[in-house]
Amino acid sequence: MSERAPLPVVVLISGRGSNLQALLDASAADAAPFSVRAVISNRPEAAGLERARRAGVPAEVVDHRALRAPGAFDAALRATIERHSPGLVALAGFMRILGPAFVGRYHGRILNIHPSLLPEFRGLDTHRRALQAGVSEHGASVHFVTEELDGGPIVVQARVPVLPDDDPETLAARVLEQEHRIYPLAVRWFADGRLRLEPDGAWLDGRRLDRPLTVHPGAEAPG
Ligand code: NHR
Ligand code: GAR
Repeated sequence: MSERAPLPVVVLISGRGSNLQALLDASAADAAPFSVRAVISNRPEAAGLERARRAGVPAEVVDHRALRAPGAFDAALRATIERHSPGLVALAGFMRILGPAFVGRYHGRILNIHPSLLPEFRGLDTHRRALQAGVSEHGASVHFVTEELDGGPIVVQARVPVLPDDDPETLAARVLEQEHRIYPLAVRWFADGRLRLEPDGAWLDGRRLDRPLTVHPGAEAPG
């Protein structure tokens, strides 16, 4: 056996943690190329903290409400992350905007899962806005985090149909199921050294991703 050591990953959450669970499950698989070393929440009541503990992963809280001075939250978060020396920071339902100093510190080593087909519907409340806009397809995107909110290079997307009777909850559930497929996929690519951020965009397997890769529901996931 001459397997590489798994890449240490720190996951940032704010709530339920179902995407965290998908990452924990993937990291528990045989020969997984990454290992979730810590889970950090900005909200002490986040249900995802319990998922971490159940998986035997350290669960920590950096409460933004106690860190109101400019930059204080980012600095405390960074110090907490640093103790785990991650090769990748994965935002999974993390709801705080990160400042340029934080993003710069981890440049090329932060991924986010966003519940829309970026560049459409950046920001919050994406499912309600997609329904209001009357789009026929919606989905989720994994992207590198840069200073530009939800604007970093996109790696992979999953598309789902919008159905006539959808409300934000039914649509969110259809999208979430796909999030759980594409996020572990992208993290595995990164951990395997196949995915990286370059000045001109995201690269996979030595090729620049001019458009994001697309995974369709039910289809075999690529790579
Ligand atoms: N930080 C940077 N610099 N760049 C990105 O692309 C980021 C980021 C931090 C979080 C996730 C993002 C999403 O997937 C994300 C991407 C929170 C907000 C927001 O407005 C927007 C987008 C995202 C996360 N948050 C409010 C704020 O003032 C707080 C909302 C709340 O606490 O409930 O930070 O959608
Ligand atoms: C997911 O749909 C994720 O894409 C979205 O919140 C949900 C978190 O669910 N993220 C954002 O909206 C980031 N602003 P989870 O906690 O069960 O993974």
